[in-house]
Amino acid sequence: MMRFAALRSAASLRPTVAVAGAGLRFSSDIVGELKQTLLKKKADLDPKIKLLKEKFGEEKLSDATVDKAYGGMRDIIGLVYEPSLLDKDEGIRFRGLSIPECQKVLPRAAGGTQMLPEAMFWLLLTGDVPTAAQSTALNAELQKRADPEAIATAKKALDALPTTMHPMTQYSIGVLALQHYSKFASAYASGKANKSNYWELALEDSLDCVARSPTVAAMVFRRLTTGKSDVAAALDPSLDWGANFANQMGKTDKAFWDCMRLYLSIHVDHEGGNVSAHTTTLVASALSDPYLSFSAGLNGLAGPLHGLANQEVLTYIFEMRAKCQASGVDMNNKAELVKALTTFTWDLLNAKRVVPGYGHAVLRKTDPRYTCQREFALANFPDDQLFKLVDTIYEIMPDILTKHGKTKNPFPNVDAHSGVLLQHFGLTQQEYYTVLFGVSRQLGVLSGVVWDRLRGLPIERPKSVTTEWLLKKFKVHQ
Ligand code: FAM
Repeated sequence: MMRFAALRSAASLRPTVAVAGAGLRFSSDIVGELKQTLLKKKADLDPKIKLLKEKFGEEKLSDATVDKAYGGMRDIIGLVYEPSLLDKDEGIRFRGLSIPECQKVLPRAAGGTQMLPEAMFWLLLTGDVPTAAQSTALNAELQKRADPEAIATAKKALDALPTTMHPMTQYSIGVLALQHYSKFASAYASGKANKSNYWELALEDSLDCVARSPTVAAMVFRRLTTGKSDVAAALDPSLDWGANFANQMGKTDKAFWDCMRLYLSIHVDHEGGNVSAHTTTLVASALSDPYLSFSAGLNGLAGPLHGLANQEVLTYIFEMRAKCQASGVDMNNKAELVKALTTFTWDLLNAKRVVPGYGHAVLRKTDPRYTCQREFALANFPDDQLFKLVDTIYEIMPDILTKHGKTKNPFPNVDAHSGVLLQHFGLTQQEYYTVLFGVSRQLGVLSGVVWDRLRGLPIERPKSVTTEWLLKKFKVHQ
């Protein structure tokens, strides 16, 4: 009952967009344009998918072997996910565009050098590069959707938590608190949701979540740095999505805003099988609304083998630096530094620890997300001490990990570099880094959820078996 009352009062603040059959009416040119584009894309795809299924529906895409069943299902093609595709050598492509291509064609902020994350969101959702006007209108729409009542509910939830709780846990709880205003859940509960409008409701919630959750993330940052959840600034209509988020955190340096635009654009998506994307789409397949689904995805992102690696990387780098300093290594003497880093990294590997920021389940080359961050550092602060250290680690690590002989990919992933950019701009709270990853990741995984509902995909339910079953099947008797 409470939720419906809250929904009504929140709805009165918003412009109107028709949600077919859901009984909710909003109107906004840009959302109407977005919906029409999505419907057109679906209409283009539908006959192709039909033909594909008719002609090749029984064709095999890959093999599930005993090793793969015990090995995290690597290389088993069992999902269709539209926003992005990962090539093991080339890296990520967002709707067919590589990162350098996105940097070239996506609209930028006035005076900024980097693509806008909201433009990336449009690309991920529609497959089209937005015009500057579309990107600006989408940002304005998101600002309108930053409903104060929903955000106040999340603030209350955060204020009940210890300030020492991990920021990712707080952010995930904050997103769950926003769920109270889910249009998808509300329409479903009142019998107004059905297979033909699930996608519109998912889109509505996704836009609302993208509009509101950065403020929640900024509150988490303020709790960490000031002990209070009040954000540093109200949303500024003249600012883009990424700059507003940084501003709410209390970061007013324009160079940092540009860094944030890059950061929030490149962490958005990494095809559908990674833990955060797969968790989000899996949970959403049960028709859990986008907030419930994204919060679940965030909990996966919070693991050290996934998003938390960007926090772990800083711990590793600082450990290396402290050990070098304690042993009297001259950090400006390259040969001395390389020797020491090599020794300390072997100590870590021999202690059966992983080198965070290196290796990948799919990639087999340097992650282009690493490369573009390196280029940003080279262009903006080539003499930064921490950057130089990370760059030296990059020179030696592939060789060390190859000699170690375990990891299938000895090259760096996105997390090996992101912390250095943040440290340079004084964002030194490394336990917060995965929240930034999460703020970005929602743009990709929620686009995936919208497309799953648009294509009417069913609940996910792969088959599992027991070891007993396998032993019997292959007649293994000891
Ligand atoms: N340092 C030491 N050992 C490593 C390693 C690393 N960076 N990467 C992989 N290995 C080991 C791995 O632990 C495994 O050992 P066991 O056989 O003893 O279990 C072996 O090499 C084979 O692993 P793999 O097949 O090459 O990798 P997986 O596909 O199983 O795992 C990662 C992929 C990313 C989880 C793994 O490379 C790793 O733990 N890297 C460090 C953590 C990290 O940077 N994660 C972030 C990944 C990032 F892209 C993201 O999601 N944000």
